[in-house]
Amino acid sequence: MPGTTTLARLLTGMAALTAVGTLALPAAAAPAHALPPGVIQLGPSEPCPPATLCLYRDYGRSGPAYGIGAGYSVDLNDLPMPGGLGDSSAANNISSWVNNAQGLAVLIDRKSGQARPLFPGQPIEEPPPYNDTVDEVDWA
Ligand SMILES: [Ca+2]
Repeated sequence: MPGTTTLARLLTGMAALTAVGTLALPAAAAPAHALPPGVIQLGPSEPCPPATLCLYRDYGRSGPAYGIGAGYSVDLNDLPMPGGLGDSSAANNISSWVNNAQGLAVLIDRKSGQARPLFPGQPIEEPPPYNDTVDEVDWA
């Protein structure tokens, strides 16, 4: 049956392609400290780019910093940030924010359950009760 032979050849070819794809995978492995989608690392005290929500470890938009693209929900535990008074990540470490995105960002403290809005164009220097408390960024 010629039809069956052709199908068998096709399947054999597909199997070979799959095997090649599998072998290629280790070379494409992700870097050890891959950031979550939508996140960029900023240089210390780097100004906040457009269309981005920026978070800084220290007051006055200084110290280690990250930018989050509008609409990306991010767990700050996934952003390494050494040298702070809080955790070794951006969670419970952020003192200064700038929302240069068009969207309404929400700053969430999981421990207290508190969620505060950060309006488009709005900067914040955290008042003492809220300093180093945010764990998560979401968007309204
Ligand atoms: Ca801080």
